Amino acid sequence: MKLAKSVIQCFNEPFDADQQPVRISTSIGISCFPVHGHDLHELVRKADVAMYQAKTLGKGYCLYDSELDHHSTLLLSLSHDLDQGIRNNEFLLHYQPKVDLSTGFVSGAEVLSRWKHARHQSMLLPDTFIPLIEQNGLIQSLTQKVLFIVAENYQLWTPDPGFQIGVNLSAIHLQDPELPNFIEKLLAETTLPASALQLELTETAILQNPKRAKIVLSEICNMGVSLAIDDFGTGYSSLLHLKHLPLNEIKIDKSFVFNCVSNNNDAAIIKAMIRMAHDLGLVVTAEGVESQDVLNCLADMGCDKAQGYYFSTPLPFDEFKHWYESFPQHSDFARS
Ligand code: G
Ligand code: G
Ligand code: MN
Repeated sequence: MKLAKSVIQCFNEPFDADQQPVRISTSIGISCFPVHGHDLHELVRKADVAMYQAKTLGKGYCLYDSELDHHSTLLLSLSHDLDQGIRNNEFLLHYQPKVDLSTGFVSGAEVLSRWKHARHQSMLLPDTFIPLIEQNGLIQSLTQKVLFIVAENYQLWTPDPGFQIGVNLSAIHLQDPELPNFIEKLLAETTLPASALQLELTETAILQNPKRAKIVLSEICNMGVSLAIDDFGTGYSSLLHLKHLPLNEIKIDKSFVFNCVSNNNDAAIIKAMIRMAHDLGLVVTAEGVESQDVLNCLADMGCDKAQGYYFSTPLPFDEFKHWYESFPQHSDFARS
């Protein structure tokens, strides 16, 4: 471990390559003879598993652990199945409603991908498969599929005017000039109105390359599609960084929302976010609303919309449609 730390230390300083200062990051995986293996091949393979874990966790170095190995074998086997999974429509969408706190109406829904893998009993969740899809260069295919299903489902029901469906994007999309073209074509060829589509991006994704992000987001915004910042508050940025972008909404991360009734700091942060967002003309949604108390607290603070298990977990489309149609469209949840 000491050795690993000092190797990492050596690479902390930039060095000269062809008179250019170069900085590289280091990840080290460690396996030990004889506990982790008796031959070179076995020891290197296990060090490799540990190295990937170090990379994923951004930890610098990591000691081999057999639990990780089980996990990485699973991920490797899933990686092989991704392409076919997308082509065979094994990826499904679950819809989670958003409620407008001033009218009490359901004003939209977020779609969340699930993978109904042919060989796995339980539905696989995005935290497992989205990083794999990104690493394998397949995120564009998945997002196109998701947008296509959203448009297809839209034909099967008639939500109220103004209803918006939120689709999550990955950082990679902001470097992808094909995305605006795909969306333009989708809107032209289906009945999905641009105003019914909202795209969600994290602050971190935008700040990776703000110039490039501005170009792609402006093109999308000009089509009439709405843009939201997801997990707001977790990305170490401020709204001031984002004010030059064509954004419509922020979604306050659930970590601030869970305890906003009992934790004064969380409540103060939410209040400040709402005030600043409103000053910039942005709509505010709170995520992770699980109780009536939290909902009341958010309504008192002037939050515009709420999403969370209190209303509903993410549901398959048919169940969501039924939920939407039977939701009391009155002012039980309204602020006044
Ligand atoms: O659905 P939860 O149900 O577990 O979603 C976890 C995370 O996965 C969320 O942060 C969400 O933004 C992300 N996610 C869900 N579906 C998609 C998707 O279709 N594309 C991308 N890029 N992210 C998604
Ligand atoms: O990062 P993003 O906002 O896209 O993630 C949405 C995630 O939050 C999904 O994993 C979804 O299942 C989860 N989620 C939605 N509502 C709630 C809630 O009320 N409580 C908790 N704990 N998670 C929620
Ligand atoms: Mn989201």
